Amino acid sequence: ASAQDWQKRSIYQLVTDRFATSDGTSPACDTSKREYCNGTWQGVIGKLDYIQNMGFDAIWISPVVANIEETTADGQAYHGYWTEDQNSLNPHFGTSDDLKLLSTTLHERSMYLMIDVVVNHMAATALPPNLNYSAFAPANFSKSSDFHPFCWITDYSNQTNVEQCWLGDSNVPLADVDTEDPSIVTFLNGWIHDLVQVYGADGIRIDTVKHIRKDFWPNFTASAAVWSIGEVLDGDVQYVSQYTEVLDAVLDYPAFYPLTAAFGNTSGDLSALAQTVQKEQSAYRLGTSMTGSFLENQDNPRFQSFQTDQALVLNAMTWPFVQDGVPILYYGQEQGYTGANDPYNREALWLSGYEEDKPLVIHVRMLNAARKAAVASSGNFLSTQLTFLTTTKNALAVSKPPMLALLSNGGSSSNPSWSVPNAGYKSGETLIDAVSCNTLKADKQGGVSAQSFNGTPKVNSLLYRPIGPCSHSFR
Ligand code: ABC
Ligand code: CA
Repeated sequence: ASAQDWQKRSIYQLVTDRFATSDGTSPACDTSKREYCNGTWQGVIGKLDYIQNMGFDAIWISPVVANIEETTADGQAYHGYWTEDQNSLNPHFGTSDDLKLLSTTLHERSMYLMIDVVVNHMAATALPPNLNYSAFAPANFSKSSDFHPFCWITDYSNQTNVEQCWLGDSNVPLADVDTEDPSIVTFLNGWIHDLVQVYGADGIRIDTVKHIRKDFWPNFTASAAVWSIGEVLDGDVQYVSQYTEVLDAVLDYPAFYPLTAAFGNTSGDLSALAQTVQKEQSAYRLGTSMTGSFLENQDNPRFQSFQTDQALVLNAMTWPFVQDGVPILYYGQEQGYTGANDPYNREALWLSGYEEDKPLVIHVRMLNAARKAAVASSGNFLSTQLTFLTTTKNALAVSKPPMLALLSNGGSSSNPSWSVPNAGYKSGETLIDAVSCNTLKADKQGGVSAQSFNGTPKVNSLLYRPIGPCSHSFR
């Protein structure tokens, strides 16, 4: 699928080992142990209703290839990022037929599959000279000269150091693949082409993008021939913008930091989020439409590990669904999970009971519905970059016609109000607050004045034109 296809969608990110088990049972899963907990691709298939009922039409699954089997001092490879054999699947998650069935089942539901891929490194359990390169497969990776000489990444301001030294630690060194070697480049391009074809992937999430030279990526993504979104883990807009020249999209890390800071505290600064987004809009090759926006992921503490005021949570969760890029929700956020840093932010979802009537699940369903309504109601929604009509430390009015999102970080004990004179609506036009389902009228000049109380879901009054009954259901 292309960038245009993906821009209409929203993505549910899951860690396969932690999302659902094959037989639907709920084994104990102690995140602190960093061990496999038994989630599988069959398990995902069994819970697609749960994902689709929230309005998601794409999933991003954690890496699928065979990883090291050792139990290391950093735990096991349950997350999938510790590749040992690029040409085999991780048997903990199922068989090749299982993964194919996940793909075809998604497609029958008109949903997309995004696979997470790692080509920067392979994982080992010892440093050179004790590193056993012959454990790696295929043979392209079986000798030390297939990797950059060992050195730890020590200087993130030195791009050669970032690209050619190693991630990981002495428990699990991540041997840095020699992506300058033409035969390795040829292998990886063929590998991604085949992986996408064999498993019918509609998109790829690319790991550790900033750790490989930029001119590696155009041929790699052309070989994948589906939408690619890269992980450039950096908060700096200028730095990340360079990668928008060589990829279809980037994870929106530059906005992630001001987003969590803005809503993480009632004294957070919403205007800093706005400024970052405006910088991105002008720095990125195709503006902010080429981002994937998220509030949580597997590498960062969950929002509710540092802020549980539900008004702030609802506001923060709203952002990815009202901005220009593709919304991404990390599994478990909808169940109110509170895990802090890795490994605590990778809780087993089965322990939640997959309840669908919790407030945050309902909020997510509403957000997807509102975005879908906006996509459907205007040919220009996706191609028009958002503007900030009100920008203060504590309030934002985000306009992406026909959608107007009113956000605040006042928290549950505040009654925020917004006055947006030039909201761009027709005189007296009726709008629906998707959060409350209440209607509201634009004033004579098409402006909007609104207030919400006590951090109820009205705090983020998200307005959209009524194009049907106000309904949050999908199926
Ligand atoms: C394991 C344990 C951890 C333990 C760690 C040492 O080892 O589980 O508890 O602390 C996988 C696993 C992890 C595992 C690692 C290492 O492998 O999921 O559990 O940790 O063995 C990707 C994936 C990630 C994955 C890998 C490895 C890469 O999303 O899940 O981890 O395949 C760097 C990379 C980034 C990578 C991340 C983990 O490390 O660039 O691709 N993520 C700075 C640097 C970043 C750096 C980041 C974290 O620190 O610039 O490059 O990310 O180390 C902003 C700045 C940023 C700054 C951040 C922190 O602050 O602008 O530059 O990032 O303001
Ligand atoms: Ca590298």
